[in-house]
Amino acid sequence: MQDVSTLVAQAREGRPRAVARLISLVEGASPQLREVMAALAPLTGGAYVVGLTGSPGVGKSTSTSALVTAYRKQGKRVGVLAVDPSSPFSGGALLGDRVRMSEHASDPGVYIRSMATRGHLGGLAWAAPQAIRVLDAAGCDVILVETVGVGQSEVEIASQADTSVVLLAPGMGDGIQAAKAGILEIGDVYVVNKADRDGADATARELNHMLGLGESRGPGDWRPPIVKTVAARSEGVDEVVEALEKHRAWMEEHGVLTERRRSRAAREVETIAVTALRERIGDLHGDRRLSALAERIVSGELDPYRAADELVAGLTQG
Ligand SMILES: Nc1nc2c(ncn2[C@@H]2O[C@H](COP(=O)(O)OP(=O)(O)OP(=O)(O)O)[C@@H](O)[C@H]2O)c(=O)[nH]1
Ligand SMILES: [Mg+2]
Repeated sequence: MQDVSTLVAQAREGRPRAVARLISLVEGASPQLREVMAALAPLTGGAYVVGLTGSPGVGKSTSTSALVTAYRKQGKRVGVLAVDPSSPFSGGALLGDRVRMSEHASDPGVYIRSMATRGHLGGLAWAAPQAIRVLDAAGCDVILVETVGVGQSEVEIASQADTSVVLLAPGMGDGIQAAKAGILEIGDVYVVNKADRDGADATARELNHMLGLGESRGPGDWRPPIVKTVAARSEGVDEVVEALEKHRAWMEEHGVLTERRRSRAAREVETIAVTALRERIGDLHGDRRLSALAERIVSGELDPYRAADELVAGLTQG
């Protein structure tokens, strides 16, 4: 097995196999995970992370692919992470993405990675940020993270991106779904894709109306733009790039980028710490300390809250 510093050096040089290997190491929670993360830390912070979310089939992968082309024209190195929170297997639903991304497969300036997170330790919250760090350290200027919109996952992904793009398409009852799923709160940029179909204008209008409801924005606040696209023909994609650049500039101007990255890092630490604690508690089943506490609860000597405090204190003291 190659040592971590060699892999990191090779990844910095842009060798795709080294990048892939590093992602596998972090994804598989390998024993070398800590060493990898320590080596990557000083190399991160350069990438702009864009999350794309929306209902199945709305055109996320097609849009991602078109965005890759647009950023490659600017000479930027691009990472793509396709996250499927509903599947425990890489492949499956993501297979189609590989087809849609195939035009970039031989481009050394593009890394594409699929990731299934169901059943993963801590799921999306745990796995995706580590993979993003690898791509960041490998010198990607832009990282596009595609997540299928299933319930909580889009909110999670939004919390991991610098900028969140929410995609909708006409005629899918998307407007109402959007409101239900709470994605109206997470979009920094909204895209109405499949604008070649009837109803795109109505969807954009409805969205605009809903975004305006309950609006209490001040003069310097960000108002999420709505961009209409036909991703399959790359129409409107330059406008999306433009909207992303504007949002990034706005965030930098208002200190929002740093603020978002800080809270992202804080959540990351929290997730790792909770996972570690949970593992230790898991180890406790059948442990003498836990059964002793349980006995004292049953006998009325102790309440469960104080027992839990004692347990946590005992765990964290090692
Ligand atoms: N008419 C039309 N079809 C489109 C457009 N963009 C994408 N499609 C088609 O919509 C289908 C789904 O596109 P994808 O890009 O795979 O959508 P997705 O959101 O990534 O799908 P999942 O990853 O399965 O959730 C494909 O058949 C695309 O060719 C568009 O602008 N217009
Ligand atoms: Mg897709």
